[in-house]
Amino acid sequence: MARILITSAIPYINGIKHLGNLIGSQLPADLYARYLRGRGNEVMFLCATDEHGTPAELAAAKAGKPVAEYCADMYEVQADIAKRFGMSFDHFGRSSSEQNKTLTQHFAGKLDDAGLIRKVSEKQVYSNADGRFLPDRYIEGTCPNCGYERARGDQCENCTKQLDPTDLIEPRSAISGSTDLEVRETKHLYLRQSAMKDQLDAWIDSKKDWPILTTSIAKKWLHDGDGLQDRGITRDLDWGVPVKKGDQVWPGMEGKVFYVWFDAPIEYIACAKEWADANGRTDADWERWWRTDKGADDVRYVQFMGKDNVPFHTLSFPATILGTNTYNEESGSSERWKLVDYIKSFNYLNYDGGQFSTSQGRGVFMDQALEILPADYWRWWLLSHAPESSDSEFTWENFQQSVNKDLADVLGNFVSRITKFCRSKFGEVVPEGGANGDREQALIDELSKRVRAYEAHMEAMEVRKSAQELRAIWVAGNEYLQAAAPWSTFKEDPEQAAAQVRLGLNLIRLYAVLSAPFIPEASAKMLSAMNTLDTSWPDDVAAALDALPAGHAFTVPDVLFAKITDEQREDWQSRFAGQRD
Ligand code: B3M
Ligand code: ZN
Repeated sequence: MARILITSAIPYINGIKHLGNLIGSQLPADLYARYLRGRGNEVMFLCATDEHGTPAELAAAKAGKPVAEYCADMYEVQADIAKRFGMSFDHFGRSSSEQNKTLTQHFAGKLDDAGLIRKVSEKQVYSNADGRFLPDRYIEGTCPNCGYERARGDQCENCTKQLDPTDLIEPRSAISGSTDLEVRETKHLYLRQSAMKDQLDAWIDSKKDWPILTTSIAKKWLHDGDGLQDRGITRDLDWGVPVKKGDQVWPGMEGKVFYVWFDAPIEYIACAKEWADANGRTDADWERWWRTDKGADDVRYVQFMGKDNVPFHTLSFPATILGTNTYNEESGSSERWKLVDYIKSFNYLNYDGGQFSTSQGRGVFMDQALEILPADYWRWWLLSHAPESSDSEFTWENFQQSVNKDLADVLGNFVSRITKFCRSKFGEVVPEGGANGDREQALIDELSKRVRAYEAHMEAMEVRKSAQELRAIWVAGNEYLQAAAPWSTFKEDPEQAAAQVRLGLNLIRLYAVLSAPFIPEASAKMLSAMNTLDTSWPDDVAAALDALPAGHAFTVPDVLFAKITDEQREDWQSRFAGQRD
């Protein structure tokens, strides 16, 4: 079986994420990880909180806490919510970990040895009103590329161009709004990405199977305008990874930290070491996922992220890895790090005619979602409407319809009808007698085809298509039950009714196994009602529908999915219409 390393973009620490963030990285990554584990592969699924940078500093100040304490508290909050949403991370780490500090400094040192770092004396924006240097994203102004008026100094969220604050037209402080800004002299380290342009270009070109959304963004920043620019990788801040080379402060870099976008992707690696350290494992145990010179050459590495994160993952982070590997090769060192094999990126999910917005508190946030309904309801809607080929939109009507039809009417109703009918006529035990006929064979044939299609979509990470296929698999069972009508058959031919019911009960187990990546809680309930631990994948559907033999005891589960009433929908609609407090 294969070994697959999966990372989800690591969420910023400064607040609870909304459903748009969730479907943009963590949730589809979890779907994929659960599916691959279900097929018997060895999976390492990692995520973490992204804790450095000014957003954390400002959020801590607002909360009236020291930044380290704020991050520790918010880490617990985010870890708890992720768990309640069913995120099956092997480890949920922190970019502020010692492991990440050490690795970030290690990579910077290697890149410096490779001659890929230069010191630049640059002018940086200082806000007199705020009494501090303004980090990139806290300077707002007009984007020189597309004219968007609220572009941030690090990136324009309208056209995704990575920016430097001094590129902005008519800049102002995003903290105070003050335009009393002055430019001061300061020294920073730059990663010479331009020197790696050809290497990056060739690497992107070799990725023939990547989604266009991913490669087009990378190609754009490689070739548009002046092409790939060198990037500042240090900042004048207190909170972050100190700029050191080995144990020594980097000359001229006293009091500075690495840029959050330099250390955040390195946390993907450090997270594996955190996992090892937390679980009494050795370095070899995590290095076999990340070091191609130590066994990771047969690992397939897949990343999940929203489209705004693509430039950092197709260019900046690969530059760190490629630069380090190339230097190691030239210097005779065996140390080689794993590059990503596949990037699955997502468009945006919009909320009811506008955008989800963290800064404006618009939309449904992860904690609020779980206050009103269990995770599976959200997982199903979000995954079956994932913004893959284009942006998609959450509306309460659509959510209600999808939950009521797919989950309650189709899947939930099937489970409830077959188990209750069996209990009333045969007791809570898989009935014996009778045999499959043409109708049953037709169902098995259809399901065999559909299960193969479902596998293909899941392997290709086609999230919506996978959901559609799964729904079709549920529908096929429902239609079979409707046509076979064991409640009528029973009157003339109880043996045949027994065979139909036996097939139906086995379908519940089959559905639990197939649906687990989407709706893990409901799946566990179905398995427990069927009183089985057998979660083996239906490589052979006919055999899988024989797994629960006659005489096997089961119980009738509670209602799996409650319908959303019009009253509830209207109530939530108005409750979430404004900003969150
Ligand atoms: N924290 C941005 C985000 O949450 C950023 C991702 C880092 S991935 C290394 O979308
Ligand atoms: Zn722009």
